[in-house]
This record gives sequence, structure tokens and C-alpha cells, in this order.
Amino acid sequence: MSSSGLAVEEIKSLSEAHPKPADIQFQYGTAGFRTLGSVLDSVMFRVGIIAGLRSKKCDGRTVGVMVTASHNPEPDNGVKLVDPKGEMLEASWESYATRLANATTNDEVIKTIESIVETAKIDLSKPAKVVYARDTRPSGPTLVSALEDGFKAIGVEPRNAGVTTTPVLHYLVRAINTKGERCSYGEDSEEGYFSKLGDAFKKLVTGRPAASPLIIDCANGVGAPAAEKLSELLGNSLPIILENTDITTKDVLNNGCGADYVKTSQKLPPSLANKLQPGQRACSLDGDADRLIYFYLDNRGAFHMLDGDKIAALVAAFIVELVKLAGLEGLIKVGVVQTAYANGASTKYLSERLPVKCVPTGVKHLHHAAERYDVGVYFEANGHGTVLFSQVTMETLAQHQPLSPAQSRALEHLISLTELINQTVGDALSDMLLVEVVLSYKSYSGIEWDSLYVDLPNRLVKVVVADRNAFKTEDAERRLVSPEGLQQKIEGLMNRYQSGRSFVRPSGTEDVVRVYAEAAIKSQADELAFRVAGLVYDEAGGDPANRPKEFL
Ligand code: G16
Repeated sequence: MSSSGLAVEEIKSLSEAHPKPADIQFQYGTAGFRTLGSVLDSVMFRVGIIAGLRSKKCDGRTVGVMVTASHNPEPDNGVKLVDPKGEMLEASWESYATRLANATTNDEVIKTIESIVETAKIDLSKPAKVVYARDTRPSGPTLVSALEDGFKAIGVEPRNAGVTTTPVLHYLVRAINTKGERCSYGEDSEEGYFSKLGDAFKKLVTGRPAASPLIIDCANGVGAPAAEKLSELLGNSLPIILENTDITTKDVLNNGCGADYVKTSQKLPPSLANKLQPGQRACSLDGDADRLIYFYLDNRGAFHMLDGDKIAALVAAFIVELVKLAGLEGLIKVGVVQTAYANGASTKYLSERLPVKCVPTGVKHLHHAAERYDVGVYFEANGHGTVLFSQVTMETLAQHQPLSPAQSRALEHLISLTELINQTVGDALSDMLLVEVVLSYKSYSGIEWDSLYVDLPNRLVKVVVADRNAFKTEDAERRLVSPEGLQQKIEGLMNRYQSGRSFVRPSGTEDVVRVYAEAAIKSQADELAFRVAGLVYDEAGGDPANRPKEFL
């Protein structure tokens, strides 16, 4: 032990086994570190150390580490940290994580840790506790070993939650830290999570007509075993058919299936082509089960997608209705948080009814903005989102004296919703149950839900560029400030299309720049997106020989 309180020699010797690749700069991005699994060993080791330091900083409360690359292709992997209340890592710590991940030598690793300890005023004598889990990616076990070496180096008391979903890990963190307290979040186990959700769901649908079977596309990921457990628990209260549940075959994860495939390609996963009946409800999870997209086929077999925006509209309207029915109008205000990806038609629909805020991409931004409402409904169009009930709202619900049986029922429903919804983070399975509850109460099929408003046709395009960090944005990512002059060119294009809107931003999870475009007509939305993609490609110095042929 050195005078600084660090086990310097032990850290150095463990660090020796996890050298940083010389040519890679790592960055804690939208959802932690995320890149090819094969280059993440040193990052995992160092994240183990950061997690220990974070727990010490939080007075020994448990923090979480999730090893996943979520919607990314199978060879990718990643890691994100979860703070004691179950939410994303505090933003100021992201730069500590980035600094440590990029330290080049063992000495620099020690120096960086010492500097973090000093800057963040960490008392190293405090205990450190970390709960961690991984998804089903083949690179997971080796990366978890590196993470465990990091725990050893800094003296963490670890708890391995095994292979599970990102939302379960977030749940566990909050449940562990609230154990035995008045605000206990639930039993601190995966079973505790499932029974919390399952019990609340059954309570909410008691007496409702039986639901028809729902197809779940599990993206061949960790959502498959999780959905299976949930399905067993729900029994007849929600008949479920699981598809894309292969978690052992190589390269099938998120491949031609899953929430990102459906949202980006706006198509049915090919594996469901002969299984989904017209009018039947289906939904897709992503690789770590924190995103949810619904869809259905109409009578003519045409595909219709119900994305995060449609989920927000459905859920927000339902909560507003219950608040009114419970006699709490005026006492509880509901608000919605979206990002620039929200379809213009959804923003129009919602802002005519409720306060709506637009924030940059990334759950952490949405979550914090939603905390400012009594009930904050936040969803990214990609299906990532949840609903937050403030502490004051929880107390209002607990103390409210209903004046009629109708008020009492609505109040009970609201209280059950606070149990059903995973308030720590977007959770595909919890959101799915929430959607099913609303559809049941409203007697909606996908068609009625879809008709709340009509989406503007839209298109998402990825552009591979040499340096995505050259693209900088402002105004919740709706405008580019660099490269200089590009925003004016984009606006010039936008103005040529009816209801045209487009924006460009660097991805925080993939090495690409993303282009979004919408317009009144599908062909025009596509044309606008490919024109803007072409501009971005050329502006970033893309090789004309490799220019994708669809770029205009
Ligand atoms: C993560 C974040 C989401 C974000 C998505 C895409 O999702 O948690 O908030 O929308 O990445 O981010 P970007 O466009 O910056 O790549 P997931 O489901 O992959 O963890």
C-alpha cells in the first residue's frame, strides 16, 4: 500500500496483463465505451477500477457495471456504469473513465487514478461494492474476467449478476441500495424483478378481456431467456410467442431482427414473415432488452411500425386520463421528453396536449429532463424510454383520498403503474407490459393505436467518415456547428421539400455519422436523407471511389 492509499504494486501487476492497444483512443460515449469486443480488454480492467472508485465516492453504496453493446453487431461489445439510484453514471465521471481508459503505461494508470482520487475527493478507506452483468455476446466472459481484475486491483466487493438484461442490472443496483428502507425498490434479485413486474401487470389486467397472443422478437439476445421467464410468470394473463431466441449460434444477434433492425429498415424481421398474422401484435427487443418497437401487418399485409414516439403518445395520454379520473388534475402534471429523432408529427400531436421538451440523444439526457416533471414520460424514437414518477408524486398518490369508487380505481391503477414501470432506465419488457395494459384498457388494436397520429415519412442513414468527432452540434443536436457551413447547405436542401427536416450528428455508439430526414412524402424523405448523406460524405473528405451509390 502506498502513501496515497492505493495498492500500487498490485494495480501495476494486474494492469500488466491488460495493456492498452497503442493505436486506439477510447471514449465514454452515449452509452459508455463501445467498440469491437476484441480491443476492449484494457478498458474493462480500468472500468473495474473506476467502478470501485465511484462506489467509494458514493460512500460504499453499490454501483453497477453492464457489459453489453446492446443494438450493435455481435463482434462489438461495450461497458456502461450505473449509479447507486440505478441511473446512468454522473456526467462528470465520464471524463474520468475516458482519461483512465486512455492512459498509455502502467505508471500513467497509477498517476491517473491518483489524480482522479484527488480531484473527486475520494476517501480510499471507504468500502467499494459493485454488481455486474453481461449480455450473451461471445466476447463477454473474457471481458468480464478483465473487469474482475479491475475490481481486485481497487478492492471491490463484487456481486456477479451473471447473464441478464441491462434493465435488470439497473433494477438490481437500486434494489440493493434501497434494501430494508422505506423506499425499497424491490427484492434484490432477478426473481424479485420479474415478480414485481408480473404482479403489477396481473393486478392491472384483472377483470379485463383475455389478450390475444403477442409475438416477441428477442433479437437472438439476452431478452430471450428474460422474456421466457416473464412469460412463465404471466401465464394466461398475457399469452406470448417468443421468436429469434437463438443465443448460441454465431453472428445471429441483432442480425436481421431486433428493435434497431425494425426501426432503421422499417421492415418486418424476415424470420417473422410467415408467422405474423394480419392484425396480430408483435414487438422487437434489442440485444440487451432496453429498447422496444411494436409493429403489425394490416389486412393487406402492409407493415406498420409503432416506435418510441407512438409508445410515448399512447402512454402519456393514458396517464393523463388516469390522473383526471383519480381527481388529481392540477396536482400532478405530466410532461414528455423527446430527442431530435422524434417524428415531427409526434411532436406536434404531443405538444398540442402536454409540455414537451427536446434534449440530445442518450438516455441520461432524457432521464434528467424527465425528472423535472411530476410524471415524466421519456422515449427516444428508437424505442428506448420509460416513465418517471417524482417523489412528491409518489407521496401524493399514497396520501390521496378518493371521493368515489371510480376515483379509487384510477388511483389504484396509477399506483400499480409505478410498480410495473422500471423507473431506473428504459426497459423493453416493462414497457411492453405497460403498452399491453394500455391497449387492454383502451380496447385498442395496433390499428387504433397507430391512428393517434400519422407519422411523417422518414429515413435514417449512416455515413462512415474518417473522423466523426469533426461533427459538432447545438440546439439539442438539431443544428451542426462544425464542419463550418454544412448546416446552411443542409437547410438549403430541407427547404426544397414539403415538411422537410433533416439533421446530422455523430453517433456515440458506432463509428459513424447519423443522418435523419423526414418529409411529407416517402420518396422525398429518402431523397432528402441521401442528399444530406452525400453532402456529409463529401464534406468529410470521403473517397469518391467508395461513395455509396445511393448517396445523392
Ligand atoms: C444507446 C443509448 C441511447 C441512444 C442509442 C443510439 O442505446 O442508450 O440513448 O439512442 O445508443 O445512440 P447513438 O445514436 O449515439 O449511437 P443502446 O440501446 O444501444 O444502449
